[in-house]
Amino acid sequence: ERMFLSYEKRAELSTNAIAKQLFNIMAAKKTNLCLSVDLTSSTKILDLIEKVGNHVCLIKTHVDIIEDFSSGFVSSLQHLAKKLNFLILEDRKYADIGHTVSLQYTRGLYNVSDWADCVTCHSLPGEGILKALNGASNTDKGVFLLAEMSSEGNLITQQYTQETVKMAEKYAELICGFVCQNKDTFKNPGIIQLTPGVQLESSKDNLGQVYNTPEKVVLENGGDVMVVGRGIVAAKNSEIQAVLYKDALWKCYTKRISG
Ligand code: BMP
Repeated sequence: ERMFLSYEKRAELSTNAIAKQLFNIMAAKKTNLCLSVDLTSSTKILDLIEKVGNHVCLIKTHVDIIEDFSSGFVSSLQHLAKKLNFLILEDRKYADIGHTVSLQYTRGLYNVSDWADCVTCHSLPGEGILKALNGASNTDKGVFLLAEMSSEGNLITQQYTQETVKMAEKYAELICGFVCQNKDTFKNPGIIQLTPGVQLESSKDNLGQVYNTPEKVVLENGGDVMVVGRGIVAAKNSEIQAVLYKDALWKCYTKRISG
């Protein structure tokens, strides 16, 4: 079972280059924490990453919420990614027909395919969306496909989840993982379970988000990379809080692989 294999071992089993890199970064830095930098000012984002980048394996962005987005922001982000050894995930959640998605991915203000190591994407429109993302870039890229969501009342059914996992099978070189909540959602150990909805302080927000603890997410639900946003971003001292999450999540992982 993938749950009990080390990240090093799983890197060897990955068919996607970004998944392989991410597993190796986690093993090297001893962190399975992904920080979701959901802030609207580019300087604030870069300042935060400067402080916590050492403690994370992945930085997740929503670039369409940044009020002063520029190509300078992208270069600074890439510079930090190199310096502090993390990958970049643009959480764009593409959800349109393939043709439109290929334009959204490679053109426009954000030019996501230029700088993001990986992106998120819904399976809702069908396979064309994966074909579009697959053909769009010459460099190593990964896609995290949304198989489940953390929010209450979401319309994803078990059948939808299973068919999403099936859709991914044909795209072994493109898919780096699933955004999902459960250990039984998929089996392939070369693929990453990215699980959002993690917080120590609260169990939900007032817009439907549902939170679980590190123990629950890693030990019971099979999360490999855990996404924390407000738990760190909204803290008085983000660096201290990032270390707290990193240590708690890593402890759960080492406990998990030791049986
Ligand atoms: P927070 O920890 O502040 O609730 O942030 C969670 C982040 O993960 C948000 O950026 C959200 O867009 C994302 N996310 C989620 O919360 N649930 C999902 O099912 C999928 C997500 O990408």
